[in-house]
Parts: sequence; C-alpha cells; structure tokens
Amino acid sequence: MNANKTSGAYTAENIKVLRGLEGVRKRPAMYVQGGTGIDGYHQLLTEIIDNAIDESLAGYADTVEVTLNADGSASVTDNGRGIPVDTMEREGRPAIEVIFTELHAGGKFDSGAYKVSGGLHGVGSSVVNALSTDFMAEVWLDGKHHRIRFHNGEVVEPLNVVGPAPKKKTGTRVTFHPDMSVFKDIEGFDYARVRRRLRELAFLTGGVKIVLTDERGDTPKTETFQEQGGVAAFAKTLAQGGELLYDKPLVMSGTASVQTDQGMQDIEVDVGLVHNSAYGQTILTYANMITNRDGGTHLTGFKSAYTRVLNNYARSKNLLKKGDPAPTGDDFLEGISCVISVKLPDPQFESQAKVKLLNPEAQSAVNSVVYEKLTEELEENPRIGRQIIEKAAQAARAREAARKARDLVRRANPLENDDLPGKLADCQSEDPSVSELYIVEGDSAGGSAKQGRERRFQAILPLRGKILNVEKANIGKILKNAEIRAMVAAIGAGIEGTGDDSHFNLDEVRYHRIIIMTDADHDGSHIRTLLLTFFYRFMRPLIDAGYLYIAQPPLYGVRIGRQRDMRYVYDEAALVELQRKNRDKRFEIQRFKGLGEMNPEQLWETTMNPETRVLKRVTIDDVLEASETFEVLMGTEVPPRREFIETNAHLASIDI
Ligand code: 0R9
Repeated sequence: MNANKTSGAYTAENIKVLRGLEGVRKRPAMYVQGGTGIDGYHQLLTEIIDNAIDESLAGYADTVEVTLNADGSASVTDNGRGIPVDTMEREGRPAIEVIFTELHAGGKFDSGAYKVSGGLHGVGSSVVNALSTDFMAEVWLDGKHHRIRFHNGEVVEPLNVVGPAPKKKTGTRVTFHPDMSVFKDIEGFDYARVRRRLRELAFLTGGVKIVLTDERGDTPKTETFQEQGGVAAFAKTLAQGGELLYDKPLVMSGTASVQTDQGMQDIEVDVGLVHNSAYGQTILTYANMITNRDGGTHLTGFKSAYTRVLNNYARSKNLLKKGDPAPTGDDFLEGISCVISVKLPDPQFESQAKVKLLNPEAQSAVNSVVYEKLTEELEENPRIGRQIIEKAAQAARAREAARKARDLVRRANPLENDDLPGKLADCQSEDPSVSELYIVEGDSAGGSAKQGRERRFQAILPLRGKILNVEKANIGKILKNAEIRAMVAAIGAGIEGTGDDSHFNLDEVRYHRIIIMTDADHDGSHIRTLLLTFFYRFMRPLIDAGYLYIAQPPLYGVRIGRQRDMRYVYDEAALVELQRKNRDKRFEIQRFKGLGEMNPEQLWETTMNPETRVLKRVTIDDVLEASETFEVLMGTEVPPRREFIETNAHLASIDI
C-alpha cells in the first residue's frame, strides 16, 4: 500500500466508512432497487451510467462508453472533467475515494439541480462498490492518469498516478465486477436490456454520443447511439411502421417556474409527439430520465392541456362538422406516439419501482408548457392542426359506430348469456387455474387437437385462416369479426382499449393458460403475430399476468436406424446435431409442414402433453420494443414486415 499518503487518514473516519458499506453488504436489497436479482444487478450498471450521463448533462462530457467485458465486468467511461482527485481537507482523503466509499456522498457535492443520479433513483456509486468484488476507477486529469482500486468496497490500491494522460484528455472510467455471491444465479449483463436503456438515454439526452461494446462473444460488437432529435425523434421512432399523418413531430419544450412547498422551483419540460394511421396510443413518461410506466402528474398535466388546446383550436377554426359527435380526450389521442420528459429537483414516486410520478408541481409545469407551446405550434402549422382534428373527428365517429355495433354484439353476444362459441370444444373443468385454451390455426389441426387433447382441462378453439389485423382495422370492424368474437367469448373477460367504458376483467378469464398453436412456417408465424397484436392491444392484462403462451410444435419426426419410436425435433440445429451424432445410421425424416399433418396422438405427445411439451410464455417487458415490433409488423409498410417475419420467425424482440 502506498502508506505515506493515506495511512494517517485511516482512523476513525475509515471505520465509519466501513460500517456504512458493511451495512450495504449485509442487506443489499435495502440499498439496491430491484434487490439482488437480475433487476438489481442491472441497476448497478445503470447507476454508473447515470453518473456519466450527469456529467454530460452538466455540459462537460459529450461521449459515454459502456463496455461489457469478457471477464463479466463492465466499464463505463465519460470524457468529462474527471472526478476530483485532490485530498479533501475535512476527510483527509482524496475526493474520489470518498465518493466511492461514503454512502450518499453524492449529496454533499450535488450542485446541479436535477441530476439523474445522486440518490434520486440510483443507489450511489458507493453501493456499487460495496457490492463488487473488484472496482476500479480511473481518472484522466491535469495530464495524469490516476487509478484507485477496491475489493468488496475496501481500498486495495490507494489513489496513484499510473502514467501520463494523453494530451488534453480528461474523463473518468469505472470498471466493476458485481459480487456473484450477492447476485446469485445471474448469467451476466443482458445486452438487449442494456442496449434498450442506452438508446432511451440517447433520445432523452438529445445529443450525447453513447457507445455500447460487447466483448463477451467471439467477435466484439459495437453500437453507437446518438439522437440529436431528442424527444421528437423518440416519438417518431415509436410511430414508425404506421403511416405518419405529418412528417415533422410537434415539440413542446420549456422551463416552468412553479410554486412548491420548498418555494419556487424550475421544472424542465420536454414533450415530443406525432400521429400515425394506427388506432392505439403510445405515451412514454419520464421523470429525471426514469421511466414511469403508470404515468402520473406529468401525464395528467399533458392530457389536460393537450385536450384543451385542441378543443379550442377546433372550435376557433370551425373544424368540426355539424352533427358530428364531439371528440373526447381519447379521440384526440388516437394514433399518437408521445414522449413526455420532465426534470425536477425532488421527484416523488408512488413506489420503490418509481412507476408513477406524484409531484403536483410537475402537473402544473407540463400543463403550462404544453398549453403555451402547442398553441404556438398549431398556429405555425395549421395543416397539422387540421389533420389532428380530422383524425379525432373520425375517431369520434368510429367510437359512436362502435357503441352501436357493440350494442348489437351484446344482444347477439353469447358472452352476455354465458353461452360459448359453437367452434369451441370446451374443457370439463370450471377452475380457471387448471384450465387451458388452445387457439389453433385451421380446422384440420383443430380437429386433431380436439381428438388428442385431455378434455378434463384442455379446451380447443380452432380459428379459420388469418385473423383480422387489429392494427389496421377500426374498432367497429374489429368487434364484428367472427374469429375475434369467438376468442373474446371463450376467454370470457371482455376487452379493453375500445375508448369507452368497456374493459377487460382479468378475474373473469376462464383459462389461466391461453396457448397460441400455429404452424411452424411463415404463415403460422404471421398468424401468431396477428394474434399477439390482438392480445397486446385488447387483452394486455392477460400478458402482464403471464397467462399467454406459444406452443412449440416439432419441425421433424425422425426414426433412427431400426428404432420404432419416432423422435421429435424442434429446430434445424437439433436435427443437424442428431444427424451428426448418428452419422453411421441411415435416417428416416418426416417434415411436419403443418399441425394438420400430425395425427391426434402425435399432436398430444409433442405439443399438448404437459409432461413433455414446450411452451413459451409471452411477456412484454418493454413497451417501446413491443410497439416498434408490432408496428413494423402490422403497420402499412409491407417490405419491412415481410422481411421481419421471414428473419424472425420466433419474434425475437418480444421476450418469450
Ligand atoms: C464513469 C462514470 N462517471 C462518473 O461516475 C463521474 C462522476 C463525475 C464527477 C465529475 C466529473 N465527471 C464524473 N464522472 C465532477 C463533478 C463535479 C466537479 N468536478 C467533477 C461537481 O459535481 O461539482 N463527479 C461526481 C461527483 C463528484 N465528481 C465529486 F463529488 F467528487 F465532486
């Protein structure tokens, strides 16, 4: 140890520090949002990234690099000022050491009003240090390359100069290896997850260059994210796939000074929005760059100002036809893709998971910025104003038509009479927790499934041909579609997303496993995507509850040598492997082109028997990616859709 410089300081101060970090090691879940599972593990990286982003938001860094190293560690580098390395008088230790060993040390230095990090949602760099077997910080400053290293939070190599810094280079790099005895059974950083967050940060920072490198595979992979367009570009990306109503997104940005318990405070508001030809709405909300899944006060502020401005605009420009139903707030939101980002000094959230923002001042800030700027935007772009109003008027007419259609559906709807669709072969059990519904492509596979099933708890609903693309149809048409009505009636819990007071009631779902069973070919994957789109838009809670599955039928049946039993093979790679292993035996391969080619016993054995089948559960952990995927797949642009389906037969970007 480089004793001379530091030994005097390692006294009472040091003991206090160790006690702090000891507490973190004893009860990590108390300090890390997401606990000691996969979420908490990624939160460590998020924390370090956020510190680098803070330096760029402060205007001193323009590049942040994140590297997933081959040894399981991660490095984050910024080209900012460099964490101060000089000795702090009061502590008798270098500032950089204090930062990484004192709990909440960040607070003391907080100068910027709304840092992403600094205890607002992060765990503090010192917590990352405490929970890392190895932690190294390097600083390039004043022409020198400084380094300090820790093990389980304790200094093992005090701050030293290890060489010169390249000319004019300044910045900070943190490299850490999470303690795998704390974060158990975790395979490492999930590239897709890290990528998603970095991409989001690139949009939200509007210009910071973010470079992600994965060194873990055979060939390193690097991606760069830089989005000068900020929230507007973000909104446009969300809307991709659908035909844009207008090309240039509307932007509402400004700082509002609002009254709070702590006196006047400045809140930064950035909103970007654009409309496309689709019917759903995608609105993402952020407070200090933290995503708030359930919205909150910023969303409320946005909706009220947005509706008010558009209503005023429609009225003052005489854009609504006589006799048309008046558009509601939801009508104005049809087809919208919108990103709302606020930055405020003291964000309050409903829960640890920060899914909902509570600060009332965020509501008034967003309300006033959106009211003022949207009014201006519409005055400057009257064509866009007219298009939005026309789309809302159409939505209102469709809603009215849908209400009438629904009344018809209700009257004729077996649902209401507890009656079930004729095509459904229901199961005997009435206990949803053990009941399964197979939604099967085609009547012939449906027939095999009906014969092959275990009727005590397995129900079969055959669908004829392609189901309606709900992304492209209006709600009236959707509700009249026979296949969709059969699914809704069989599942028994209604639908949501129709823009009125109808809703989906998870408690009434008749099966806790709803299994999509389609052929293992292109058509099958298209039908599966159409079904997923339907469930995503109209029965989303079913997915959130984990009730939706995809069956995995085999691609081949194989007999090897003189064996009588057929072996089932589920992908090409497995077939090749089997052939390789049995090179000397002469092979009998049957390719199953569709489910209908299997007899009832085969279908049971390979795809339906709970003892042997493989099911993939459908989960959506990221609305951004899901929306993008669905819109690429279901929007009006055909070539990207074809290509996507053909290259992603398993819907790679939906986590299943
Ligand atoms: C790789 C991840 N990056 C960081 O963790 C990081 C922290 C940091 C920093 C400063 C500059 N770059 C940084 N990168 C900094 C901040 C301030 C003054 N000088 C340099 C300041 O906030 O006034 N620091 C964050 C906290 C501290 N530095 C400090 F508390 F040590 F000053």
